[in-house]
Amino acid sequence: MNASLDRSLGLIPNLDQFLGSDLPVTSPVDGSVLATLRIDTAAEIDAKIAKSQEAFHAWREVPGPIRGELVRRYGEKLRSVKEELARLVTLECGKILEEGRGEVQEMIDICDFAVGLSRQLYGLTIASERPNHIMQENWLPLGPVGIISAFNFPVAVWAWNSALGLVCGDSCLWKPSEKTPLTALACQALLEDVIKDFPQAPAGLSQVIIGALDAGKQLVDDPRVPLISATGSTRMGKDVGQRVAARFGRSLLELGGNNAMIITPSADLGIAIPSILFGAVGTAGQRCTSTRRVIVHRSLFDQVYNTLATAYGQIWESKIGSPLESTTLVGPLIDEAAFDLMQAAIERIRPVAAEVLGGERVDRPGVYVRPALVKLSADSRLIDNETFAPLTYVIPYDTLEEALAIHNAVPQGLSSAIMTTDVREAEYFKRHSDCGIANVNIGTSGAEIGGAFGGEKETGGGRESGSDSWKAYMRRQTSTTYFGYQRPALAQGIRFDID
Ligand code: UN1
Repeated sequence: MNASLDRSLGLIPNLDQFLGSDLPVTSPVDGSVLATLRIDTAAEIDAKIAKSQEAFHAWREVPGPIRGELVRRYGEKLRSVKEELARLVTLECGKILEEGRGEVQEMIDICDFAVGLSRQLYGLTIASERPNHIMQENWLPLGPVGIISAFNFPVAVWAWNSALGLVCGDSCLWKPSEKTPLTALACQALLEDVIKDFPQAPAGLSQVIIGALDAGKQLVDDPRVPLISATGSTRMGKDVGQRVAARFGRSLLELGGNNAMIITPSADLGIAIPSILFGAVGTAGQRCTSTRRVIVHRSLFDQVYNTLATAYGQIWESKIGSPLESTTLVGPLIDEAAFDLMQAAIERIRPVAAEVLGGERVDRPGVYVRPALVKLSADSRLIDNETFAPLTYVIPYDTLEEALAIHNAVPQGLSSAIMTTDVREAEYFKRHSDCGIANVNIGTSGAEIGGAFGGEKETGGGRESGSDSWKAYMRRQTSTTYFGYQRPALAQGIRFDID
């Protein structure tokens, strides 16, 4: 690991200036300490916010397409270091290298998307009821954007926010998960390298805040930060949403999922089974889009369950291991706490489960676990919590209406999928799934950046990444202009004459 560690930490040439004794960063690959960092003091965070505001005032004056050029160069930079950054992602958060590469690719993709967007920040022209008037909608830069990101997508989700924020004319303040600060410092160093040859970019345009809960709260509570975009647990999001609302700020929340896939009698199992496996055990079940529930028509239930059980057996046999090995499909959990939560969820469901497969600890340094599969004979409210681990429940259903009722019964509403070759079932599903994402013959995880990403209910309602998500990073202004010569008419036909 040492040679690859050197290569990856080489992405942070100024690492020394962040070292200290506050925050040990351990690699889930083998539990070793990668570095120990100093955390920002409250005064330092305050100064960063002030600097961010100053940077915003300069950056908003730079034309959108020029802002896009900075993001274009950043995307190029990422292309040139893709392998090293992917490796650092793997070392720090434990996802397999192939998925680390995918994550960096997701950053590159959103940069490309944002570059195009920098010339398409369109408003509207609206018909006025009054003669010689024109109404317009203008989209203007918003201010410093506070980005709070989770360990499981330590770089891509930041890139969704900052690539859009930067082209929209905002400055960015990033509070990464305290479990993955090194990838953040690497992304920051790469951006600074691009910025040094970009005179229009002000100092402090993008900054990283190293810290834990207190640092996040300080950012969230500061009225100089008009938008807080937070990714993480529902518990965290509830606190963030309420705090931001208390100061009339705007929050963009992307919180927990409890994603399900429905397997109908017409499903092509050659498509369904690999999709379940990637969704359930990929990223060791640590995506917000991971497949937590598989709702299977009773006619196929045994076949699907048994096929999955066999595949899980193969995974336990030879596919769990170091995420740096190319044959590994399931790497480690992030930490011991994740393992404990998985065990607690298994013990909670065990009394009502028809069968529980897997869930045992794998004997090697780090927190490695056998993905678990739970056979249920009926839906249960015991599975309402999101367990951020490879733990998947298989539940039978009889009618599609019942399947959707089971599907929608959980408090979260992020991602959903149906496996069907019947267009009527597919359309029924799309209309009745209560999630922000509803896929047909595609798994619940692994969305492309082009669509808006996020979900309903306890998932928080935010939309990031593609489509018109950029609007969250700007403020909307309605402007009415009168271009006539007479005294202008009042709206609603009101007369207000003094002579
Ligand atoms: C997350 O887990 O927070 O759709 C984001 C996906 C990825 C993003 C996941 N593109 O699975």
